[in-house]
Amino acid sequence: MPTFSATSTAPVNIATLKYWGKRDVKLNLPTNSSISVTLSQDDLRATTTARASDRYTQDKLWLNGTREEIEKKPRTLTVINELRKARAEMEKADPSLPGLASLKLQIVSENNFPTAAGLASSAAGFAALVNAVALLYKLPHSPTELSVLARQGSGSACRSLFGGYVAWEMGSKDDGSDSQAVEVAPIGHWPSMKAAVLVVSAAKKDVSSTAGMQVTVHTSTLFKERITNVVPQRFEKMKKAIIDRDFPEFARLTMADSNQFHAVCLDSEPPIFYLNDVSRAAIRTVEAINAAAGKIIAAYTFDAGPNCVIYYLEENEQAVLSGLSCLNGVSGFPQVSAAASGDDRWS
Ligand code: 2P0
Repeated sequence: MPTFSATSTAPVNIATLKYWGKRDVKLNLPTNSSISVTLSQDDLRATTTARASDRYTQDKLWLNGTREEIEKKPRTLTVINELRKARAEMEKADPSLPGLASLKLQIVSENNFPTAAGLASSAAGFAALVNAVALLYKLPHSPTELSVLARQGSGSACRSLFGGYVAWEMGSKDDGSDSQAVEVAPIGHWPSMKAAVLVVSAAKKDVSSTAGMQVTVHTSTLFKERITNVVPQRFEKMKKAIIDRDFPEFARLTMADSNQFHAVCLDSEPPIFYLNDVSRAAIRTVEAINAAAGKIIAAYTFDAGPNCVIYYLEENEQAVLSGLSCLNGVSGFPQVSAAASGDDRWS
């Protein structure tokens, strides 16, 4: 039998309405719905090749050139098992198909950006893995159906199955079958949206998202208010701001949600700190840029790390980037990713 091979890439997505908290740890079911913008895959992306061969004696995985033990990665195992199960069902329905489901896999994945530094590396990584194996297996699944599989690898990965503006609907079923990503708007809907990524630190974060969010779920009183009374309304308002291409509203909601996410981290016991002095200087700089413009032309957001992503519209690029150039302590600046260029899907 020949070696079967498929390669796929998936870009990073940066949440504008943050996922923080699980109601089911094993299935990666979130406590709230979230929204993100998928960055251009020209900039921050994972590329994964999956091969199947009868010469392979075990499943093997390499991440950024290092061999990882799949058997010690339960979420990776779950995702591979689910994809294999889907292929086995296809082969059962059509016995003329080559028997790929029974072959061992070799998977090689590379990120072109720092891993685990709050730049959504697991999101791009699991999305690329799911895309590559689904391509190898020729699965007929839609991006939303694949997002349910990617979610089980890493929650935020489900949103990287789409380009453009994406919602992860938390769902209500216990089996997680309705906890999935859907498109809010394609890339071309708001093509002037851009994102500048300020790399404040490429170091691995102290507290992983997976661990940190459950500390928050179990200890923060502010968190209960957030998931009950804040996020549900914000979810609807943000979708509307995207559909209406209302940048000031989109920006206000994005900054408010980043601030509340970091506030619930601080409200956790023990407290979780992801922002540092340079991050806070970036916030002040964006406030100053908006004050100088007399309107909101830039929005900051921070994930589980000190690195800053700033959303702005192309027509304001000069004002935003020249304002940011005053900022010290940022390496790799400015890494500008068009949030809205290229295709909606990738291979
Ligand atoms: C987000 N983050 O919505 C939020 C904002 C970090 C802060 O999704 O445990 O790596 O693998 O499901 O997806 C990071 O969480 O966590 C994350 P797991 P994940 O982008």
